[in-house]
Amino acid sequence: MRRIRANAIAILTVAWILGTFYYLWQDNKPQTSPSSASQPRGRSHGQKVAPGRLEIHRDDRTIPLIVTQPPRTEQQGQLLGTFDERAYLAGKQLKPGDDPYREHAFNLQESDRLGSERAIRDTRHYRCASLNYDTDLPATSIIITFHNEARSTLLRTIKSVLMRSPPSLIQEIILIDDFSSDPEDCQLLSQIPKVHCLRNGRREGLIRSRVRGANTASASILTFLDSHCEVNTDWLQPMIQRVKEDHTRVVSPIIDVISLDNFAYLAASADLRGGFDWSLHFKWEQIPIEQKMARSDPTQPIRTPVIAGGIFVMDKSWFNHLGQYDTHMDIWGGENFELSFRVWMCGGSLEILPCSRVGHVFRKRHPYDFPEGNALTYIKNTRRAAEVWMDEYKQYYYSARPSAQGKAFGSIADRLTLRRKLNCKPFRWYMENVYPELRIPEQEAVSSVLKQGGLCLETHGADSLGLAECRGTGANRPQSQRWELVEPLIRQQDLCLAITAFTAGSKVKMEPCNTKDMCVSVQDSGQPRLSSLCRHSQSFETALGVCPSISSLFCCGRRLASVMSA
Ligand code: UD2
Ligand code: MN
Repeated sequence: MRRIRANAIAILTVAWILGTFYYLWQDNKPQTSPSSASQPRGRSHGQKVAPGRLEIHRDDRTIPLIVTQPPRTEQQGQLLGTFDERAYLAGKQLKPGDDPYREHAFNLQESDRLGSERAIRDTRHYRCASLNYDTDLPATSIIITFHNEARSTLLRTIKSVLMRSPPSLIQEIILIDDFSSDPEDCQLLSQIPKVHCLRNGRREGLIRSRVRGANTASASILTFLDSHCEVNTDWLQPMIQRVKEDHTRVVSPIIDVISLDNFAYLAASADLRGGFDWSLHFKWEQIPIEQKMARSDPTQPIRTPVIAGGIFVMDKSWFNHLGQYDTHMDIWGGENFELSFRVWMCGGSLEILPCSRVGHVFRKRHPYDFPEGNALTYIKNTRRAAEVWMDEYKQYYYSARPSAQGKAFGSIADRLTLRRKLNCKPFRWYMENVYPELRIPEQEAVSSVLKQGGLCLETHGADSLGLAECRGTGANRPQSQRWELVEPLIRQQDLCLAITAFTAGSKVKMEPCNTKDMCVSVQDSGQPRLSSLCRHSQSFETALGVCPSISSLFCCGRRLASVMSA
């Protein structure tokens, strides 16, 4: 009996020990199953919000073994040089009774309370810790632009970089003070070793500020960060390694979430990539299922159609070769699409590296003003991206964002020249090869007659066509004279207009509809073409660009009919 009891106790003890180890191991292991927390949706014009489906590990309890430690105090002196951190932080503080969210759209009181450094959870997949990187990785210039950033968040960004990067990889940290109200922030922070600060003489916006930073960078690799980040363990090596192996790669970390309320550092899902809708609103989306199934190794890079925009690493000569940024974009927004389209279409690639993690405070509103208003600025910037890069697909942008039509966006001549010079692929290539998951919106069919002079185009039997007297109106119109324009098709029931050959005067006939090659468009010279050939030519755009309404169908119809009767 005693033996049985002793055995039972021994078994229970072993089970308890194993259970404890398993619990700790589980806690260390990033969860792979999606949680159900939904993605917060933010501001209407494309404002980025926290990546969805947060994986919060065990009430965010900290376990010493897996936490990124702050540096020991003797290191701090070396890190900060003559910089007087206490005086800097004390120089600007929340006054009692002030709303802690007012100035920065996050809880400033919490940020200040945290101090300039803290331990954060190592949120990588556990396998990342055993990866090795080249010992001769090139150094990088870190570029951080800011406009009226809170002192505590900006300092934490800088210190986290200095604390959690191999010193040999940090050539310098270039701050660009985008005309913040207080010039002292810039001066004081310049006292930190490796930190340089440039102050703009007027508000430029983040795009021109980053270009200014990049132009003064002395390292061969550029690393861009927002001014309210905290980088995590070994964040830099995976990114520099990928860029070193292939300088045309542009790489981003997984962007973890720093809570705007309590500044908790939360792991973002590792199953997300960057996407967008036709209004050019950025969103985090699930990796397509086939890609997910094919990913046997969770440390592998994730191809992404677009990047969020704020945190990425790029080879400096590649950045310059590709035309830096479109510096006619103002303040905030749209530059991430422009850069992403350009990188993919002009010979590079974009990826998110799961073994690199950087936390970012995602906010629900802009804490700063837009001199031209934020809606107009977003429209200007995204219109520029759409006009330069999206070819005929820009029509879907305008349908999704009708308010963009007619709004000023400046000259794009230089960017079009750049696109030509770089010999970039068409947007259709991007749609087919990089982002086939982006659905083309169903077109609303517009029904009308197609006229030439006083006569109407009509079908005779199954597939022959001719001009005849127009009969009936509206619902009384005979089916044979009723046409639907479903861009890029001109359809009657299941058949569409097509042509027999690519020469002027070739016969127009009816064929089964096929968006790839069916619709007819006519060049100004009168040369008829199948739409697949015309898609990227001016003629196709002109034909459909001026034909969205019933009256302009008339113009298409006349041209078609004239081809037919030639
Ligand atoms: C996201 C990006 C951001 C940028 C933006 C689209 C992330 C984590 N952030 O918005 O980098 O790509 O989408 O444009 O992907 N700033 C200036 N001057 C200004 C306005 C802003 O220097 O006139 C600074 C600002 O202090 C911050 C950075 O630019 O450091 C990005 O601005 P944000 O944090 O308001 O943008 P965010 O994170 O909403
Ligand atoms: Mn930001």
